[in-house]
Amino acid sequence: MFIDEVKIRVKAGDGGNGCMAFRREKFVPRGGPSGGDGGRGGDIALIANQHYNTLLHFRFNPEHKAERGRHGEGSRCTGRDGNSIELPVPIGTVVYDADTGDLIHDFTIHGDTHIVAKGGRGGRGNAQFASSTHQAPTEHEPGHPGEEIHLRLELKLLADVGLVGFPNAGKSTLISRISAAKPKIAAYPFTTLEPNLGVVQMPNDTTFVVADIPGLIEGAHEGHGLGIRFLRHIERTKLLVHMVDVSESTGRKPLDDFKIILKELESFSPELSRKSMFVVASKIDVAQDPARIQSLKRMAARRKLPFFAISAVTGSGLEELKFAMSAAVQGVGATEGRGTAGNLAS
Ligand SMILES: Nc1nc2c(ncn2[C@@H]2O[C@H](COP(=O)(O)OP(=O)(O)OP(=O)(O)O)[C@@H](O)[C@H]2O)c(=O)[nH]1
Ligand SMILES: [Mg+2]
Repeated sequence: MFIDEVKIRVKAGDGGNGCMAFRREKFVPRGGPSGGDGGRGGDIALIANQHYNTLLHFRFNPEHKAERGRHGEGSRCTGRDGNSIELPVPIGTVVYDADTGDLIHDFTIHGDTHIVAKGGRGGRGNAQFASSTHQAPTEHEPGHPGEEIHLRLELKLLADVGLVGFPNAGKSTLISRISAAKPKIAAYPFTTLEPNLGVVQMPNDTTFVVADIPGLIEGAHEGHGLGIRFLRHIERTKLLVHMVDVSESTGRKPLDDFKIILKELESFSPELSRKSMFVVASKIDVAQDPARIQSLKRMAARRKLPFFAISAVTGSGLEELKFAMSAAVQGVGATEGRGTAGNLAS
């Protein structure tokens, strides 16, 4: 589980001022008070929207102000109300008062709306103050200020895609190429010590979240290497992308790497090995022996797992992989070749 967090400041619209005026008309002596009330200021509401996955849209937009109410006018004209604003948040967003830490609202269903700052009431115009004993009132009120509040929005991000593989397989490099995430990348194993999250933005404005977790090695489920404790971060993903370094520099066979990781996933939880899985041959730019790629590709075909060959350095194959990930996350696209890792056990 990863937490995305933003702080925003919202200010509802102030109410419009009440007006002081008297009716003045030919042949109507002492026309009486006619100042209208001010309009209400606009509210600011948050609304849960299933098309948003992240709080990214607030990052560059942390201040929101609703329109104020118009002032009242003569002839008992009430000022127009200010327009309210609805800010979309992803389902799962929890809203706190940033200053007191109090929970304000927890958005769990699409369309759920909560007003976080109420617009100010309009001030009353002098027409409202008239009574039988007070026929020419000059009292009129200013508008009430709109509420202003500092909010902390918190979203527990669930990764849609989990990257798994040996240390040094190029997982962090991949996430840095397809998302804005800037993980540490280095030519030694166990560069990644904590999971990284990247939000991938597709040209059609959909997004999905990829988790890069520390590399696994044989015996990880017994605590070797960094162990498997990070696997819970990808337990709820829809898709696993299994990266296998096919360059000679590993000194291992790609197929062996693949099977070792699979065994570790299975030892962690059988559900994990039943997830949809892509097989990705990584670092093809430096793979001298095509047979290493072919063996992996044949194995993927046998198990009906979609296969991709990429180089995060040259960019080769990245677009195709990105689109396939997006389609798998949205649950559309090719139905054939939708194997799961568990097929391998059979
Ligand atoms: N030539 C080449 N090198 C790559 C490619 N992808 C990654 N590398 C290099 O491989 C090394 C390891 O990359 P990382 O992305 O840190 O690997 P990782 O899988 O995140 O490793 P851990 O965090 O240790 O599990 C770095 O030196 C990268 O520059 C590639 O497509 N081609
Ligand atoms: Mg890494």
